[in-house]
Amino acid sequence: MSRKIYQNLIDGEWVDSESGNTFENLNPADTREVIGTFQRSGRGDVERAVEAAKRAFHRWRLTPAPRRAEILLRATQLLEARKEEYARDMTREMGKVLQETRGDVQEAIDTGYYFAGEGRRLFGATTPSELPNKFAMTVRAPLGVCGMITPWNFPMAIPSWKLFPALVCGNTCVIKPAEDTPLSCTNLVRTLVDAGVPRGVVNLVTGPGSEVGTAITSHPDVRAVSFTGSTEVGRKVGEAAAGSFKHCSLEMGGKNPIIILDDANLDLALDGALWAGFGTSGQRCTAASRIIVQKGVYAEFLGRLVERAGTLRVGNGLDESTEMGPQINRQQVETSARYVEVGRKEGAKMLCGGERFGDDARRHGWFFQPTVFGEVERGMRIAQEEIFGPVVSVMACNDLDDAVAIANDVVYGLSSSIYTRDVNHAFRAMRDLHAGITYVNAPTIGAEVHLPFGGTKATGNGHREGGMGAIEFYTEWKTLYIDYSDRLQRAQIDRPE
Ligand code: UN1
Repeated sequence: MSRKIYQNLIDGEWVDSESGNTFENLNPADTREVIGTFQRSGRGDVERAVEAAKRAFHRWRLTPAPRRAEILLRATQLLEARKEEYARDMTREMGKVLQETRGDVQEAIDTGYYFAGEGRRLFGATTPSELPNKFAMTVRAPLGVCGMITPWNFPMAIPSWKLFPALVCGNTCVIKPAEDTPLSCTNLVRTLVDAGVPRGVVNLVTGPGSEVGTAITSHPDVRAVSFTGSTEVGRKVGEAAAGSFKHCSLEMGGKNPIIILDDANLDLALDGALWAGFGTSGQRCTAASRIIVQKGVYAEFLGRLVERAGTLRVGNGLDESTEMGPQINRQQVETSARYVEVGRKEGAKMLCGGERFGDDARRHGWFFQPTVFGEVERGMRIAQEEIFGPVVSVMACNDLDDAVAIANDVVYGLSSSIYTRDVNHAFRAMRDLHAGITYVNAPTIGAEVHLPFGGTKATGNGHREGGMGAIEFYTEWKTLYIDYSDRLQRAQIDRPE
């Protein structure tokens, strides 16, 4: 089979990296399979992409927003037609099961429809002036060239969260996908090209974060940076962006709790904990890695969770019967294994899993067993640090107040959830859980694209993706005063009756 070579998109042309260097994209379910060869780009490639985006901005910002939106709409319709093909590509490069990669492409489709509609809104405000015969209003202005750095866990959905709103607002883009999953972002960008996005408006540059990412975040002509990834890298992105006063949106780590009270529907809570703990092999920012269970149901819940986790079907995500795929790469599997050791040493009780699968079908992939720790204490590292793997910590609590205190006792605050049938408990949790998202009687994963997505504390820097939050990020306000009095009117000084 001939190996496919994929290129960067710069100024409307598919091109090799300047250096001619490349890297291979491997299937995490079987690393003997090469998905394709991609460009290992560097600073020079980013500079050309930013130049192209800068040139394209002059026309794109003046293209009426409803026209821009029509291109997004066409791209979205093409994504719908290509959904199955792109989901299969994604499972091969990322590992998660087909049902989930179909969901990932669907999330891009939902995002496309939402922001295509925004082309005929992008509302500003009109408001009275304090002076007679004077008019005041606000309009949204695009920022210019926007840089985007995206992760491997939602390799099409997250690029779509950034590209679609940026484009409808009139910005031009340079996007760098994660090195582990460049194909899905390439598929999305190709779709935009097929839908008629003008040259230079979207540019794709693949390669390592240390070179391509750094070149984007430090480039003086990039006016906004949107990053999703680890807290450690996010801090560096924020620092680099601050130097040239870029808009900067950071979506980072999580240590998301599910609280299960004695009065919960336990069957429902169990399904939710399994889905949020082991879906995507625990590799969502929103994954539930802490389950905080009230003492009355703790033993029963833990027993049932361990039983179900132990029977999850783990394998190649292309097999429709598989429930959990591999982790993305060696580093992630090693992190899971390392935290298993940490948890053991800290005195938590490992009740199932804890190792890589070594059988013939799985030893060529990064498969880690669904792992459950019981008797976890809130100060332990496995209760505090993001693992990003199929490792779930179960902790006991006395009552709602205790549960909320434990839930909030981490540096992160992305998602959170409570299972209870008591409306008073539910409302107190909605108020007191210090996180960007709280679910009631549903797990920590499953955000919908038209609502704000993001978190508190070390999870984010105050911005939200999804829905209007993204429009806020990718525009800035222009305030307009129109004086039709034909005389000098001084605000604050002239005070007509
Ligand atoms: C992420 O984990 O980075 O809410 C994104 C969810 C998905 C998005 C997750 N819709 O789990």
